[in-house]
Amino acid sequence: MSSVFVALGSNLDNPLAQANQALQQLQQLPHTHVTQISPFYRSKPLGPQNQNDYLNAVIELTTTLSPLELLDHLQSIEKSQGRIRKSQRWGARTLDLDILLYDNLIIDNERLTIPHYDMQNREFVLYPLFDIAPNLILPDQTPLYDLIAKIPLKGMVLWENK
Ligand code: A4P
Ligand code: MG
Repeated sequence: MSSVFVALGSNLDNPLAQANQALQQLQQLPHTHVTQISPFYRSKPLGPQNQNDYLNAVIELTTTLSPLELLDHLQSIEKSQGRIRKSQRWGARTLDLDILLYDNLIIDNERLTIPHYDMQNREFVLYPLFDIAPNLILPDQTPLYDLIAKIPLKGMVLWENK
């Protein structure tokens, strides 16, 4: 069994419903268990500012799927929830599921970069990850705690159910 952390982001079409539906779908993946779910946060958009706030969370899975098999499943969940890939980078989306970490693997190929290329700069990744894995050490031996200490919350708050 491998331990995997997945980042969830949504800022379109009722993000709370998108997140809950995605969790249900993750719970139904073959050879996979959802072991932890972080609190849901409301974060300011990174990138173009003329888009809604995001709901962000991090989920821990244990799985025997390979990294690429898991990516295929995550992309089909995104697709099933109406994700349309647009040319604009960092634009609005119904659902984004990114693999942050897969055990201590370091992967860099056409389809996958693990650890996620920008996780160390993103408050909406680091804080929810810290909530469920406070003692985590990244594959390059950096403690998650050291990264958190450098990144402010930038206005991020818990997602209120309203
Ligand atoms: N890919 C490579 N590595 C991975 C990985 N570790 N996990 C490839 C998942 N996919 C990975 O992804 C493009 C390609 O990345 C995939 O085909 C896969 O093979 P995508 O989901 O189509 O595109 P994207 O997510 O829009 O790309 P990009 O540029 O990586 O977006 P970002 O950087 O993830 O930014 N602001 C807030 N507050 N919260 C957010 O969640 N998200 C974004 C998206 C922008 N601003 C945000 C947020
Ligand atoms: Mg993505």
